[in-house]
Amino acid sequence: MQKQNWRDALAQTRRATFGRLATLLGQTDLTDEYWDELESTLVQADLGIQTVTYLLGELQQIASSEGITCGSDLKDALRRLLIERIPKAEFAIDSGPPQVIVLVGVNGSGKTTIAARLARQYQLENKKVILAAADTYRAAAGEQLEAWGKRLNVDVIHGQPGSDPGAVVYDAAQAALARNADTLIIDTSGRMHTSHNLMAELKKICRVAGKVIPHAPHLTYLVLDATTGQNGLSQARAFADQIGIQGIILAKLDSSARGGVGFAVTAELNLPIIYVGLGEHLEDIAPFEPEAYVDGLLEVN
Ligand SMILES: Nc1nc2c(ncn2[C@@H]2O[C@H](COP(=O)(O)OP(=O)(O)OP(=O)(O)O)[C@@H](O)[C@H]2O)c(=O)[nH]1
Ligand SMILES: [Mg+2]
Repeated sequence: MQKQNWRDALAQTRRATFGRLATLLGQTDLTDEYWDELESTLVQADLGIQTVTYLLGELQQIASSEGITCGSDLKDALRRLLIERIPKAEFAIDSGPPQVIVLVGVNGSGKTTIAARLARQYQLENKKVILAAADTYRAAAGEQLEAWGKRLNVDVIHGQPGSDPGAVVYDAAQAALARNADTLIIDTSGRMHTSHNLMAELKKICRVAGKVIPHAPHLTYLVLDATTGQNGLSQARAFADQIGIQGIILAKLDSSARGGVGFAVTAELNLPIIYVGLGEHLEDIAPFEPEAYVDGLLEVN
């Protein structure tokens, strides 16, 4: 993705909070009040308390060891520190095809539309994709995925509304094997990360996939709504603790003023962001680029 697109996607976030940073990283003397204000600005930018404490400590040390007295000389250090804190997405998938990807997240975070957008990405890599509509709670959920499947010319395996999502996953995994699919993407229903029963259901979905396809699911991604702010951190922590996730897909970055939360989640939970969602169209997805993201936040040209 172009640098300009990252800047556009992060425009609201930048305006809301990071704008103040521009002043603090300008011609400002490093007084005690300066550090207080920098701290509160970074907290308001949703970077997460742990990260802000770390950043402040490092910046103060750099300022004193390098004799820096002006905010503008801290900008490069802040950029570098932020980029360094973002974990890299590195995982080898040692089995398959089919490779099984499960999308999880709270209600309305963007799972179904991300499933379609991911399917398209894999199609562009010449992969045969199957979609599983394991959201059987709402009748409309299966239909929503069906509609995307038709547009993409991708098979969608679904069950009756109200049926067992585990059964849908079983059928979908069998279909993925029988039809020689490269990738099976499983869309699940939205669930509160605090619901024990619904989290248990998710574990079952994963177990069923693994019974049919060895080592499945190979990747479980949490689809996080970038507009949710710091609640995203508790969501990610709960999904990571309870079902284990390999990465984050940060949806709705384009309509969020709180895009900094991606940073808190990735840095504090050591979970890589794999993709970002940048709109409601099929092409509105892009692989995460740490440097472009940080530059988009800080408005470095
Ligand atoms: N602007 C913007 N809107 C998005 C993005 N991703 C999803 N949406 C919108 O968010 C709304 C919810 O998206 P869904 O994909 O249905 O979310 P979901 O997680 O499947 O929802 P449930 O199945 O109800 O839990 C829809 O109106 C989407 O078009 C994005 O990256 N940017
Ligand atoms: Mg959905």
